[in-house]
Amino acid sequence: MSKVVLVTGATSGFGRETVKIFANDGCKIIAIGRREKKLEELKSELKGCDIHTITLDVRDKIKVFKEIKNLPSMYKNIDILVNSAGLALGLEKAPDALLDDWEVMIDTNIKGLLYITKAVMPIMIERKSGYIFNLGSIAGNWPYEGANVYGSTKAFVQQFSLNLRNDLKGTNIRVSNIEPGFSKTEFSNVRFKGDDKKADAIYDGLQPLVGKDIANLIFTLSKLPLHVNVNTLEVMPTAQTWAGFALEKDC
Ligand code: NDP
Ligand code: 8X3
Repeated sequence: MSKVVLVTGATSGFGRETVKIFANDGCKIIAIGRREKKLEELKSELKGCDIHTITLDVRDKIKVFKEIKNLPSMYKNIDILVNSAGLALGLEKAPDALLDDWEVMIDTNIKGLLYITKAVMPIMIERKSGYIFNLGSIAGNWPYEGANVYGSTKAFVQQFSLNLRNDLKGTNIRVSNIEPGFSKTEFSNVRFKGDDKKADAIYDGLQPLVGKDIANLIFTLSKLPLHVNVNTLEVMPTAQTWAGFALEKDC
């Protein structure tokens, strides 16, 4: 039987490519995002595939639970959950960052991911089967200037993923935290609030990861034997390495 795959953040980037790879493998897809038009475009691009779209803001707790509860019967038994919805807003250092931006990141990257996961988990537990992929980030592992709250939300996602593994022992449910580095998606367009020139410029002159790279990894992990669980997977473009520690003299 074909698997049911729920993907948040399906309108762009990693989520969109993940939908495509699983849909083309014959899976039934639940695609979630806020931009209805993008969901419709995806659906027509994947004509002939089973795609159920839901226009949903993952921060809307009540609607999240309602939508999962009211899924059409052929999409009810979710096998794979990919929590890709998320964002960074701004790259200012903490004193200059906007409190409102911090709250949006916390509400989306942490609370939104929790709502979806909490709504989907019982379906997997009942069937003693399932795979949860969370999109963490290298920013959850390594600090860099301006990553303050964004990086902290991803550190939460990493620790939550590991704790889920523990709490779900005995259920056969697998959990992987995928931790990509520098990747060209709409991520920087969103981070720089629509300044597309600035967003494009940061990818100039090097080969970043792209949505397909991460979708391929998720797809590959999903095909591993059921007794194999990859806990965390940190992946960077070859062109990205670490900056090292900074020392400040005479301050
Ligand atoms: P994109 O901006 O291309 O995609 C983000 C997706 O999240 C969009 O589909 C967007 O859809 C959705 N989204 C954002 N806010 C909400 C919300 N409140 N409710 C529902 N959906 C929402 O970025 P990426 O694909 O790169 O990012 C996907 C995930 O990967 C994020 O969690 C990001 O933090 C993480 N990540 C990204 C990296 C990168 O460098 N690109 C590296 C490491 C991790 P819509 O606007 O339609 O709602
Ligand atoms: C996105 C990766 O390094 O731009 O999570 O923060 S990074």
